[in-house]
Amino acid sequence: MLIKRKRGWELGENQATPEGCYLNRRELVRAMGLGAVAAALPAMAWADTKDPSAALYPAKRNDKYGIPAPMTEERRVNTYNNYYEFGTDKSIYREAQKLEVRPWTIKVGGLVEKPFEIGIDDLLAKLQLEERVYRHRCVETWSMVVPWSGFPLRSLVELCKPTASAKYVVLKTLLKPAVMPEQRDPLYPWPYTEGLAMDEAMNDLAFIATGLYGKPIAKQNGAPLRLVTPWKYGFKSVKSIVSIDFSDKRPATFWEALQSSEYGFWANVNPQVPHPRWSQATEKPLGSDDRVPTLLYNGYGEFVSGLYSDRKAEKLFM
Ligand SMILES: Nc1nc2c(c(=O)[nH]1)N[C@H]1C(S)=C(S)[C@@H](COP(=O)(O)O)O[C@H]1N2
Ligand SMILES: [Mo]
Repeated sequence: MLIKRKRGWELGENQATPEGCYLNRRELVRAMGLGAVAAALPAMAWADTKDPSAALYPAKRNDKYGIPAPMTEERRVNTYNNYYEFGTDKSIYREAQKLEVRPWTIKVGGLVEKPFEIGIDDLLAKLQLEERVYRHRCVETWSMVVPWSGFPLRSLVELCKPTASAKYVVLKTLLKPAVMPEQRDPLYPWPYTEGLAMDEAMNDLAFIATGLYGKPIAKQNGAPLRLVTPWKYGFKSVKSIVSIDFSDKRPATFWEALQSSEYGFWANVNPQVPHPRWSQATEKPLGSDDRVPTLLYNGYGEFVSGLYSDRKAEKLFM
């Protein structure tokens, strides 16, 4: 018997925009089966108190890139996630607690002076942490405003010492099917892989988040370290990174490999370029009932549009 399952990326926008958005808080609490502990919900703490990096947070805020508002409620950001390794709906936060984030080693290789490995806590000790409040725009049209803590991707790239022939940086998520059940599904090109051109990676805005809301980042949000590129659709921001490679070839990225007609390498936000199955003109902030206009480069054009002036022939916006 051959059953064709509908995949997340084959659903229309309304189907792809999950019910959590449309439920009021009481309904949401009931749907989550947490009625009795509803009062405790706003204080729900995901950060592991045993996390050895806990004392590094909160980090000093850098407001150079603006402080967008209103900030999304922490509990929403912690309970509404895309992390396909743990499941294809938005409610993977419980499943994701199985991820062990210590010890955690990041492997650096490819076109570098000398390949090496570094543990997350050694890495955190080498780099100055800061907090940045960024907008996030998912290709599915939901959005949020959150305070990430971490460091510019550039400082990590400099630590890696890529050679002059490196044109792309390639970042991969942990591959561990015993803990990440969807990785047993061979229809996906695991491990989740993303990449940036070197000049994008060296841009000030490109960030590695190790914290969120003044605490170590929660597992469901991509602990212990994830990429954040706020001018691009959210799928570029690869979670739980275990390897950083430098290459002279553009990598095959996860969503592009799955469906290149819908998800590209550049994936810059543009309200005027619709997804083949829905408009990108507006977005729905998590927790809000109203849609708001989406901005070119998600509002970050002044910092990043120069990266693309010599790339006009590329499919920059999908
Ligand atoms: N490894 C991995 N990284 C991922 C994803 C994923 O499924 N797996 N989803 C991406 C998408 S589509 C989005 S919108 C963001 C969501 O981040 P959040 O759950 O912290 O809001 O993570 C991105 N990074
Ligand atoms: Mo997304």
